[in-house]
Amino acid sequence: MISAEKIPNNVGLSSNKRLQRALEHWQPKYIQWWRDMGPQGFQDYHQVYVRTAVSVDPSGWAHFEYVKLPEYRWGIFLADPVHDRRIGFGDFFGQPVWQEVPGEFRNQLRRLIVTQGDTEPASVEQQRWLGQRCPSMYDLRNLFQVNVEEGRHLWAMVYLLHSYFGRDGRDEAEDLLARQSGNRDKPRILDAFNEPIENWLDFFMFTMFTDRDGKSQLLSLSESSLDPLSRTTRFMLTEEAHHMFVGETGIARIIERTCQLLKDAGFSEDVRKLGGIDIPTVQKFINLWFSLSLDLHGNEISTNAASYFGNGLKGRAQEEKFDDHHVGESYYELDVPNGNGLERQHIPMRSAMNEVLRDWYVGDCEAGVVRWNKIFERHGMSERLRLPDRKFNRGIGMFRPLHFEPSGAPISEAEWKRRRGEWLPSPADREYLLSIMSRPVYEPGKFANYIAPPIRGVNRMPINFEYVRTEA
Ligand code: BYC
Repeated sequence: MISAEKIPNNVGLSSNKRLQRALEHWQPKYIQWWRDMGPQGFQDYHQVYVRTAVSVDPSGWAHFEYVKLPEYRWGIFLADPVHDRRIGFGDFFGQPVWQEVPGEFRNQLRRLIVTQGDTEPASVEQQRWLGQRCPSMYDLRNLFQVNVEEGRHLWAMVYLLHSYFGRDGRDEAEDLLARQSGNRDKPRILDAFNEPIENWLDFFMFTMFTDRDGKSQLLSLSESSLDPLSRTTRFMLTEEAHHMFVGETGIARIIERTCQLLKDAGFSEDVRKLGGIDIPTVQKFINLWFSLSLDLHGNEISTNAASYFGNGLKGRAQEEKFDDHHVGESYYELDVPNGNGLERQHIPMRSAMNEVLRDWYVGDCEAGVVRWNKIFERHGMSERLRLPDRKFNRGIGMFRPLHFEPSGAPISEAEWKRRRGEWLPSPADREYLLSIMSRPVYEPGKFANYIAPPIRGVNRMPINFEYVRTEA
């Protein structure tokens, strides 16, 4: 049943009996999970024009074909090895990288891989109803592309668990299919992956901001001394880039359409009356998903992060850009709450590694917002979107018990409760979005009124291509 034909791979699956046996046990459960928790209503009678990775070279991971979603060929790929790769940071700097898991770091590595792995099926679960509300066939196809690739990322982590963690790894791989996003008894590990994604504004913000956390975490894991983890995550990054493209251009197309609607109405109308999405609502969803995704980087001061770095398990994004890879004696300047304000403290750099990665992440997000604002400029409009301050609406870390406006100004709990609806999506906002998305658009080349068409189609196909075919 398990074959290289069904599971494209570059890990020698056909000669690896142990991995074959483990996968033979796991794969049917995965398919069952995909049917139960994957895209609802698109499992049996639809063929989707998706990309399947069949090898790691550029031509191989851009192989397009129509497939039924449960028959997608989820593969296992590692980026090509780097000759004589050496550990790039931490206490073992300069030593050869590891091809096996060192016993003393087994638990930490397993925890990192399980946390990463848990997010992948979680996102598929979160997005499983969106096909029923899609703004176009082009977007529907992109949603499914993202979903199958998140499924493949789960396979990537399961490959590592099966290959390097024995019995424990096999148990963890089963648990990855047992936890469920938003489930009260067995939720997903990280908070943002238990949030509902019920409309397409949520989806585009998620792929813009939360997948970008995926990028920062994968960049830091791709520095790992455990070479198979490094190579696996390096290949995942190529797919992650497409997910962020979907998010960023999705929001850009909503902004574009909103500007057009406003222009047509002489800038005098409430965009909602015209069936569009108003800028304050877009801003609220930025505030929500950016703050949730900041939380995904963990506590500002973290002994876990220090030990991941010291042990060479998880580095910084683009570690080669830093001069000091040992980071034994440097400090990070952090504004820490101290009763009645913030106090600048010097934190040992290793303990501040989550914050270092968060800095990288905020910069990457900012660049995206600048690109969105260019759309307003082009339309001669003065509106601008912005990222909220990183203290705003935090659920993890030292700002969690405190309250701040999006500007970063501190406020009381009473004021927070009174005004949070100004800054975060309210039930009325969500109701409005569902009302304009209640009728899905399945006709090729047609787009919902609240979103502009993309500039080009997928894989040089026209925009009105039949990206999802329905079987008679
Ligand atoms: N929610 O020392 P700390 C992606 C817990 S996204 C709930 O700061 P650490 C994707 C933490 O577990 C990328 N709990 O934690 C995107 C710990 O618990 P215990 C996913 C949280 O370990 C879109 C405690 O707080 N990849 O790929 O330094 C679609 C102390 O925390 C949260 C990874 O995350 C939270 N947000 O840092 C699909 C990479 N944050 O031990 C996919 C692997 C912290 O006290 N994971 N806690 O019970 C890691 O590198 C780290 O585990 C974290 C947390 C950065 C997440």
